[in-house]
Amino acid sequence: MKRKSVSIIGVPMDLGQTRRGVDMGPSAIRYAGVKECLVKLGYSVYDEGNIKVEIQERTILDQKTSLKNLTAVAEGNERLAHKVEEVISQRRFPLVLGGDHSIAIGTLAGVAKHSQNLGVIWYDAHGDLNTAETSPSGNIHGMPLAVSLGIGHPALTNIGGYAPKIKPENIVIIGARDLDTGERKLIKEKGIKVYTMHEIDRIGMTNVMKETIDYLKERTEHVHLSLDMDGLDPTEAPGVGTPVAGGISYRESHLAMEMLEESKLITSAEFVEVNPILDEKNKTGAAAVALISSLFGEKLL
Ligand code: 6HN
Ligand code: MN
Ligand code: MN
Ligand code: MN
Repeated sequence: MKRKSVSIIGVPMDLGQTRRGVDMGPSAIRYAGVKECLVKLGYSVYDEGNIKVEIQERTILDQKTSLKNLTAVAEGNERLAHKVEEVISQRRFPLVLGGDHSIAIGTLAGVAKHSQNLGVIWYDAHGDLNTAETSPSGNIHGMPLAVSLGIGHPALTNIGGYAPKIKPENIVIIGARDLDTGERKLIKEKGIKVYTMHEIDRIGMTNVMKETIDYLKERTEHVHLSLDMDGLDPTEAPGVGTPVAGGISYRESHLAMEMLEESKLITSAEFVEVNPILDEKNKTGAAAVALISSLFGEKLL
């Protein structure tokens, strides 16, 4: 990691989907010892606390679009974008803890303020490339990558006061195995690079990461890692709201983080979709912390 100073930002967001409990994700990751691990690795760590997210136990449907909880999701992300921007201005590495994946909208809005040519690694079972028109659920956590490309509801695409945040050719999706029809179309239209589980099986995680690193090194200046814990196999990360069988293994994920650490490419990161209510004794929270440790340079020997 290039920066020796890390800011932890919790985002107790559960309004980008409808399963309760993912708002406790930041607590679960803290409880699993994220700060202690980073301190042990030699970082100065600032826990910035949590971003305020409205408490709203009833889903509110946008009348025109059927998007769920649009206003509260947009407001939380606006606050997150400001915080991330501020942390980078202070030359600290923003480590954002979710919360559902809708928070990537705010994280990217903050990060991209500092980068004209931002790269993004989207580690996920899903593409998160839906819009109100293509979404099977109306859940905004299935939309943040499209939103960051400037595609979607203006209340979301304009967060941070500008759009788009990223270019399609600067994105690499890793671990996809549940893509909706509209998402497949968008991937082809925009030429987004995707390593589905098929490619991971076929060429192995080592080659997937080598190619990803070479690809992004060539064309981007900073790289953000957006890691959805449902990218991992649900046997190893059961505490997620939208599990999909046949995922990336715990060991392959460690290898991926270790290779990213060696590359010195990653300048911001978020770990999302940890839901302690659905978890088994904080297994998923602990897995997130173990992966964060590898990303920040923990070695086995
Ligand atoms: N996530 N593609 C589905 C949807 O509702 O749009 C699932 C999205 C899951 C999103 O896990 O971050
Ligand atoms: Mn809640
Ligand atoms: Mn996701
Ligand atoms: Mn996902």
